[in-house]
Amino acid sequence: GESVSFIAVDLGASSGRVALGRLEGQPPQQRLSIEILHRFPNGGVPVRGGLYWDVLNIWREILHGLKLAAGRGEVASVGVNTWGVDYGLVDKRGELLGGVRHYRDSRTDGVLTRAFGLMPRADLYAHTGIQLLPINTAFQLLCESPTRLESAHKLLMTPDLFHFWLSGKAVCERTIASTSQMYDPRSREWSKSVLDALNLPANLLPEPVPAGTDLGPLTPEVSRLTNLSGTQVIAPAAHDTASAVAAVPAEGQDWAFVSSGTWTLVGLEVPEPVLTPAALAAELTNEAGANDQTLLMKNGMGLWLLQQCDLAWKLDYADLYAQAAQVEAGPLIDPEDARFAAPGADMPQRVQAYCLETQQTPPQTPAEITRCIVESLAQATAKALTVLEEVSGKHLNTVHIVGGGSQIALLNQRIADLSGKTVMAGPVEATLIGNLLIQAQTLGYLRRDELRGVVRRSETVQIFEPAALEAAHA
Ligand code: LFR
Repeated sequence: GESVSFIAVDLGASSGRVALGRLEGQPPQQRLSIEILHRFPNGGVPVRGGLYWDVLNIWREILHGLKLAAGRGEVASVGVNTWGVDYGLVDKRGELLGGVRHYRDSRTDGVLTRAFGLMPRADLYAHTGIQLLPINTAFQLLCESPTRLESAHKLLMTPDLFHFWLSGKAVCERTIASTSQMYDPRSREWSKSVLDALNLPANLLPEPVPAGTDLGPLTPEVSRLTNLSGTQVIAPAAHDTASAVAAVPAEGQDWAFVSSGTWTLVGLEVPEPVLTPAALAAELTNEAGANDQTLLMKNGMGLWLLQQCDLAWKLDYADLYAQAAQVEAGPLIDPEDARFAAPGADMPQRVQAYCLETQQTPPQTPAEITRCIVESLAQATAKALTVLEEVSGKHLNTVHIVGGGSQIALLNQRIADLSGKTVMAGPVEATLIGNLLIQAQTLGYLRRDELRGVVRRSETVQIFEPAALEAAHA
């Protein structure tokens, strides 16, 4: 039958993927099939005390993935999504100026004190509506080298940088702009108040454009390098979290989502930002979602803890989770404790030190440490759900978990048990799917109210009922 293809590039902190999506069938019964054509590792590169992303290597891997896609036939469009907050600077001729820093670079340690001296915390929150994390773009810019800023012509957030290299167009897509702490979610423009107070280079910021903006064709050079022709570049919801939420297979109104990867993002889709004192006190974030939605969320630690442990262990994940499920829950850590933020293979020791300092018996084996981490993440997620219910006044029945972490049955089950809500797990590839769906919508193949239906028809979810409820029903 008729079908149309799109390419999604999903860059995560630990890996990148290039996938081909095929939308098939007639509306309103369309389905999306995805095929991951290329996977490659990603991560921070330490240089002289700094931590950087290897954007040139990422670019080479993207070109490689596009070339593989070209071998499969015609492709309507391509879009890129990445983690939030990081950026590159380019000069007047479009040349990249120096490296692209990783948000875990330690130069922002302690920057919040300086920032709050320029604009009080409550005001920063009132203008931007996002959690005040030192990694946010505004605070990274306070630590920028003045020479670099002077030579810069444009600041491009990471997905925008790749869209610039693909299409030649320099824009800032709104969902990624909203992670910067320089964007006002009500006016949907850059916040003049924040830029002025922090003395940030407003002249470097491109106009914010909506998720689903057609940036025109691939440059002739990229076409030649990849053998793709007739392919448009479309800015999807360029923040990975926003793409993932666009692909949550939910129905009705009483659901929350958990985007579970290196980070854990627990949230609700709401029509307008929530900037109340209660939201500030709870440190909730209002980021931009696809289709003008607001994502009211708690941003927190995720599988990063296990990814770093794995640097030391190098074990099979499936075995490890199976063994961890046999261990009794015991000691707990606070996943947000600052000691866990930095990269390093000493993560198991950091977990043990935390337990010792808090008078708990430290976990010893990889299975015990994994159990401790999973339990701690499940508790943090359940707590975030309670806070979201309190702040929004909404009663939630279902929690949709998407992303890599949705494959961890133990984590899903513990979130169900601790929250008392039904967990629906999957799809694992929500970010790629959301990226593809927004492209399809932009080119007129889908209506905005059809996106979630396509995911429900195309993907399966796994259901986890809370243990207490199961007992009550028995
Ligand atoms: C997840 C994510 C989070 C953001 C963090 C840092 O990949 O995009 O939403 O808080 O990375 O940018």
